[in-house]
Amino acid sequence: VWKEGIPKLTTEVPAITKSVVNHVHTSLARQAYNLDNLGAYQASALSVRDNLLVNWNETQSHYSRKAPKRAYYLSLEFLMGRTLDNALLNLGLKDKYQTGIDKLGFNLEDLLDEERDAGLGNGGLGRLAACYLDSSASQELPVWGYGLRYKYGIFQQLIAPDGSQLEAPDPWLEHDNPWELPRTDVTYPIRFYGHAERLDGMRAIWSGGQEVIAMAYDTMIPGYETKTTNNLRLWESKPKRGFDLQSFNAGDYERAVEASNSAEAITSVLYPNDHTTFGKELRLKQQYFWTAASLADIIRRFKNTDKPLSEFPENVAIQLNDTHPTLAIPELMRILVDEEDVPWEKAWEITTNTFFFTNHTVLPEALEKWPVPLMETLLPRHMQIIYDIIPSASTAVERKFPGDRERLARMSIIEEGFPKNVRMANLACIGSRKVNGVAELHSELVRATIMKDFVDLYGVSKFSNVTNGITPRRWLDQCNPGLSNLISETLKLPKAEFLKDLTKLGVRRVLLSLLPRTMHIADIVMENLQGLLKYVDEPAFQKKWAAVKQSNKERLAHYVETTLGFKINTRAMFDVQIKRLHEYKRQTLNILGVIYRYLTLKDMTPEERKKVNPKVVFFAGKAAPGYYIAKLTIRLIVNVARVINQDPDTKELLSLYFLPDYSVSLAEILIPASDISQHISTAGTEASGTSNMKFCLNGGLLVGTVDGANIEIAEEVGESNVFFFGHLTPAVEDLRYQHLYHPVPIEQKCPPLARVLNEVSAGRFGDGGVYEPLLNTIRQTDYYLLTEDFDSYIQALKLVDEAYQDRIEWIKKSIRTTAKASHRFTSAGMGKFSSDRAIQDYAQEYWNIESTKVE
Ligand code: DL6
Repeated sequence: VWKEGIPKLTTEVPAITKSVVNHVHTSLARQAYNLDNLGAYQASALSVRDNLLVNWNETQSHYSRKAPKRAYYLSLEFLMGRTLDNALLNLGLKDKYQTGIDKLGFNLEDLLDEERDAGLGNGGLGRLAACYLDSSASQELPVWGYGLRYKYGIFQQLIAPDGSQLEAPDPWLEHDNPWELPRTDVTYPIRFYGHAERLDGMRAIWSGGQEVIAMAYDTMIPGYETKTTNNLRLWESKPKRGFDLQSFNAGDYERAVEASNSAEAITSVLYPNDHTTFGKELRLKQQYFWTAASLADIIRRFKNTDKPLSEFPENVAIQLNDTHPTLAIPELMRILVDEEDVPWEKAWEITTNTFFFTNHTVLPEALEKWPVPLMETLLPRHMQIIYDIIPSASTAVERKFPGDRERLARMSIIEEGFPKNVRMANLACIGSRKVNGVAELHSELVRATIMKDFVDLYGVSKFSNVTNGITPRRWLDQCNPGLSNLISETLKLPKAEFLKDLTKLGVRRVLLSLLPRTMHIADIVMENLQGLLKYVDEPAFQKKWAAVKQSNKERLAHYVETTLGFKINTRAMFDVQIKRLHEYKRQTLNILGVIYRYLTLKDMTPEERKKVNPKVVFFAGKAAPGYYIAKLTIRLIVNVARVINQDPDTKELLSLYFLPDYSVSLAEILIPASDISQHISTAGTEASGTSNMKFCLNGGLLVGTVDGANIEIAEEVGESNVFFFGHLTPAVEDLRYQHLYHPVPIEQKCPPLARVLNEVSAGRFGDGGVYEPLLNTIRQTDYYLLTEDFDSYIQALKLVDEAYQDRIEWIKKSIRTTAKASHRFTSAGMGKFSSDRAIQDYAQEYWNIESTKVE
């Protein structure tokens, strides 16, 4: 009887419409006559959710039965974007739902637009986590994500009349979230403050203080073309004791809700900053709350297997996504030593074999530190544990480098000072089995700079690289269905073939080299694996390729027209820079380059202008609310746009748009429409970047510095398809030194840039005085080396213009960029930048977990 009641997948149109109607009537308590798009979206989402749940339940019971080694991805950010489209594609049910929804009198595309983005992240780090979940499920790997369920995700960005950024809360849960399952049965008490009393040996009892409850919300993560549906568990904070009726009855309403407000505040907001630490108690509270709840949950699940705790690392791997979850290290020690009575040395062995740590930036301001007094107050037992970890760590240093006090101080978990600080990166490194960076150059820099002392101590093998990746499901098929259809038709390959293995778009030399070239079969294999390259020179294919790009540009133009009211010339070159606003990412270089282009156009005669290719420049991105200079850059962009877009001399040739409220969904419209995109960080500052990969997969070319993953992309696509410029990483320190100690006036060093700065100062784009603090960062220290790179940047843009003149050659470059077939014939092609490859690297080289098929 029980078995018969278990739901099955709803895969045929009549059953789909029935299930949607059923949800309209039961879950929403509405009927056809009063159903709007939002209601139809909600009912469709609930119907799709039912399907996901069938697979999710089977996956979870499969894991319980087989008890494979599992990996857990701890990330303070998961930038998931929208779910419905992705779920339909991964389930392979998009066409069926489209038909069903059509029969019900609605349009699927309209319903997709009703969904709010789940913006539980700031930028690359959070979106990477989302891609890794998709890839884990698609590769049938037993991986769960753990994060926080923020009531308000990344803020909504508005632009004020004067061009500045304003922030409003993002009420993404306003209409309920059909994708999450509240688990009132999965809760853990989490303690803060109180006191820690030492017992015998290394144990202690932590008591008193404040307790709050962590309650789980589960989100299903469907794999592509597989039953495997993994889980993202997000924690919400709740008061241990809810409403204080006694205080209320005594007339003290504020006190009655005080406890509940203070507990709920922990998961209220995502910190809107990805590169600097807020010295805020609430942020530290978030980090502990999340890591403690996640570890309690992981250990409970492990204990269900009846294996001894000594086997924990053989069954569990935990990835620390940057330093944010580092408190998991002392927390695991606390659980093992205090609660499970595991001897300290054994507990340390278990801990250091369980954790893996990824660093996502070498920028010093992002290396988290927490004041010792704050730690002692909020987490007294963890502070004791950290002090107990220090002696053995110091002994190891002392043994290898006797008497080297400076080295010891640099490597210590505690930074001396007033106050002392806990260095989370050092703790994460000491407590983890392996440490990785996110692109070759970045990992190299991690080894050579922030982790150098630790490399000397532990040896280089502990420090390696996993280049980031992106999921081709969302970043090709979902965002650019026209292109993925064209590829599928042309290669006569079902989409699933290349969406599961992107190397199929290019040449796979590995197989070719295994076969003797003289063999007939070799030719056949070559035929089949040549992918898109085979069609590069075919005019009919080039035309189709260009038509897809054109329709994506029109889709973007339509978006801009309907949201901002501007009409865009879709025959122009589309040049896009979309990312968080930060000085190191150098949006300022881009906008100054736009001004330079504008001034150059103004200097031209009408005859000369006729030869110029029109260009539309798009910016989108949010600045941290407290980041004054980044916000000034936005203001400058918006005000330059106002002038340029109005100028009758130039507006046909150059226009500029700042698209507010950048999100995953907006990226899905912008990326497929780009001809060229900008990834122009000062060399050595961008750890990897992932939008560069997304643009390439969609046939957009890159202008970039020799930084982050740009380098590896160029290795794959061939340097002739990337427009590189700027100084290289080894020169950067030296140039900064020169600027500081032997400054050369900007008029001498870079006259074109000096002219641009003067025009801004003189008020050509509104009150020049407003921008002085921004311009002074360039005139004075110029830490991000705009004066050094401006000339070569302009030169690179000139090469872009020249290349774009030859449209056929440009299309060929675009095709090659997607195919990623390199002239070196050794390429893994775009496959290298698939998050499937990246997650396999983690699974094999780090976590030691295996795929397991849910039958
Ligand atoms: O690894 C994901 C992403 C990289 O692609 C970016 O290059 C890098 O800037 C970003 N790093 C952070 C650092 N946050 N903290 N802390 O977001 O990671």
